[in-house]
Amino acid sequence: MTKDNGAQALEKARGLLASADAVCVLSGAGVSAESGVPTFRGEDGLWQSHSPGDLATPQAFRRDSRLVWEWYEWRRGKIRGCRPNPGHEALARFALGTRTVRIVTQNVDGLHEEAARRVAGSGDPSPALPLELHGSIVRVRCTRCSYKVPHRNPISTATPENLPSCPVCSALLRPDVVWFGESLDPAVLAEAFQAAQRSQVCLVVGTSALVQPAASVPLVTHEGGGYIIEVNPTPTSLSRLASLSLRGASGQVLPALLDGLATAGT
Ligand code: BJW
Ligand code: ZN
Repeated sequence: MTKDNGAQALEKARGLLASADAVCVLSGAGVSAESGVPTFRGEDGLWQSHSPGDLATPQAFRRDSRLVWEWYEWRRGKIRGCRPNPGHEALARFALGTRTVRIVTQNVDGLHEEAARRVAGSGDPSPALPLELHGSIVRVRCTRCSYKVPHRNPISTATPENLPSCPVCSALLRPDVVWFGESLDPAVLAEAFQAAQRSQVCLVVGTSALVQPAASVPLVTHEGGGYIIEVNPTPTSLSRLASLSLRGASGQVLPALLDGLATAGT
């Protein structure tokens, strides 16, 4: 298949999706960029001004929990002010349609879930709820026991003594996200790979596809004979495997790609 661009590529991609019964979506930070959530890599990415080794590893949290909490509080504050964009909403409408669609996200911002609830209205949002590979920034969990709860409100990070502690065992709480060197939830990862395996298309949106094991999800679809369709303004490490690369912002490309597709398998 050609890697041509523009209207022709969009139509080809719609054709592939229209004939698929099952579709897996792998999303990354780029899908939330138009909502105002910063990405990690690239010109304005978080890793330009912050070192992942200082902020996104268990060693960093052990070394300076206050600094790590402070950075997460800054991000949580930013995310509280962000709403789903037309890209999240188009994905949610697509997942609530007739196809089997599984949204697998590396994002921790909760915006896919918010879009699912908003689009479903009084209906059932569950087909559009994402598998969150890297956890959620709006949840906290205990560093010692199994305590885990949603937590959106501001947390004081002024001194180490102020940091939140577990109501069950008094140990320090942490953001419920997956840091470098930590394992992903095995059940969540297994479900993501299963979804990729049974899909005829994997739609890869707004990710540099550099972080493992998330970046292997589309490979499973590809190895099973399925297609990869990429939506990203710039080429990525996956582009060479993609049947079609749609070069643009997901907030514009996804509604054009997904809205009004014929029912599954036609
Ligand atoms: C737009 C756009 C618009 C812009 N529209 N698009 C095998 C080989 C090598 C290394 C490893 C390996 N297996 C494991 C590792 C180690 C490591 C890893 O992958 N390292 C690589 C970086 C080299 N992985 C891990 O440690 C993972 N754990 C693990 O595997 O456990 C077992 C194990 C441990 C140790 C050794 C071996 C095995 C855990 C990874 C956890 C990642 N955590 C983070 C932070 C999460 C919490 C938080 O948010 O604070 O997750 S890092 C960060 O990267 C975050 C993201 O989810 C993740 C992916 O980033 P993403 O989404 O791709 O964002 P960007 O910024 O990179 O890309 C944005 C894209 O959007 C760009 O392409 C833009 O062009 C595009 N874009 N605007 C559409 N409008
Ligand atoms: Zn505890």
